[in-house]
Amino acid sequence: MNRFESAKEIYAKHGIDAEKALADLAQVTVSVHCWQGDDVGGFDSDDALSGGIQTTGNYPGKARTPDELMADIDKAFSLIPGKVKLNLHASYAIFDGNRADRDALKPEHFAKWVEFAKARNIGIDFNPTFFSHAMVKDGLTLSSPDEEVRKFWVEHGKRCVELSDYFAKETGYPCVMNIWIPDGYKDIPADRLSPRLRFKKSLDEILATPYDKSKVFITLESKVFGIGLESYTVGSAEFCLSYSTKAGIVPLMDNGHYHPTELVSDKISAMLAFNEKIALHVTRGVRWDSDHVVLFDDETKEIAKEIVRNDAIDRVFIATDYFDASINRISAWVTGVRNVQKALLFAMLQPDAKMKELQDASNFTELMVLSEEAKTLPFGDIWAEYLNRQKVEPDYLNIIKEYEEKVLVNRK
Ligand code: RNT
Ligand code: ZN
Repeated sequence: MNRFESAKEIYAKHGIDAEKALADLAQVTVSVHCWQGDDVGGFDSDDALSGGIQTTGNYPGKARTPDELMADIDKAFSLIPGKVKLNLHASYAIFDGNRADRDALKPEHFAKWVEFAKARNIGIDFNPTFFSHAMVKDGLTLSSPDEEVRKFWVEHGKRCVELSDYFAKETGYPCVMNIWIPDGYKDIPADRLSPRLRFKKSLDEILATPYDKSKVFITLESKVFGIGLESYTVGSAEFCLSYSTKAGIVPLMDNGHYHPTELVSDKISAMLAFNEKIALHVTRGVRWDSDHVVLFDDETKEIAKEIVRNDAIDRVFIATDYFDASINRISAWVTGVRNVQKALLFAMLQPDAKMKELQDASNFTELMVLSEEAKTLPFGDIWAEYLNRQKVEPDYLNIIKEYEEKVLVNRK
């Protein structure tokens, strides 16, 4: 008997169907962020990364052009099992001499990405880019008191809704469009309400753009603070959650966007109780929203468990969001996305029914013993079988090293 068959038997003894887990995981789509490949640089301007987010490190091989980024994404996708989507930012517009500012973006500026997605039969998710641009004034965009600035960003949001509609139509896959603004203050503001009311008004204006609600899902991402914006965040958790509920859009939780003792894994069930759909940015914050590569760690597993055991795979849009410039960027992509998938598989291989029963019987002694036992079941053999069936190399490091030597080191 091979290792998978024997592992499957061990799981079966716990009433867990490993074949079903493999089949279920193969149906889950993870939206892979394009911005790991070039340190959130984008192609629409030379403006430095702003908005209170930061990449650190200068590992060689950063993608400098759309062709390089596409080649790197292809390399990463070839090493990632299962279903993926491509998560783009507006700053990744491809102009080919036909420049447009963010308030005037059109489908033609993303035609190459659509071609890329179609050729790979994948969907596109999208993000307006409210940072790294000269119209970010005093750290503010949609909440700016300067009407010209606020309007510019409202127009950007509207263009992005139209583009999301175009992506959904062209690819045939739904498009998740996520709104996140960096707006905030470094020091204590005198008026916390007005910026939030302006943000609210701006969102209302953006959402008034017609779009196909069955194909485009607009999400709103909150945040606790950004670098240089420590004292006040316009789009706080309470603001974004309240707005999403009221406007009927989808709330998005990034697990780097809370105080360090708050856990998104614990928030998921609360959100599921009130929202048909929710969205996640899976990341790893080290002491702050540092956007380290996602690991197969306790919180990632706990997040996955909350999706799986609440039967919410079809209700949660799962996207990755991290950017590490200190290691090989393709390895960062593959490692992080595989870890999200591993965590989901791990969650699908838990004795959930039995554990729920023990909780309801208030049998916390047995619950602890069983859940500890489940941690050391032969999970690795099931994951190896998944990679095998998906026809992706388990040993991706050597393939990436070869790509680094042949391609990445030549990018000076
Ligand atoms: C920033 C947010 C946001 C960005 C991306 C690039 O703190 O997490 O999602 O990381 O839009
Ligand atoms: Zn995020």
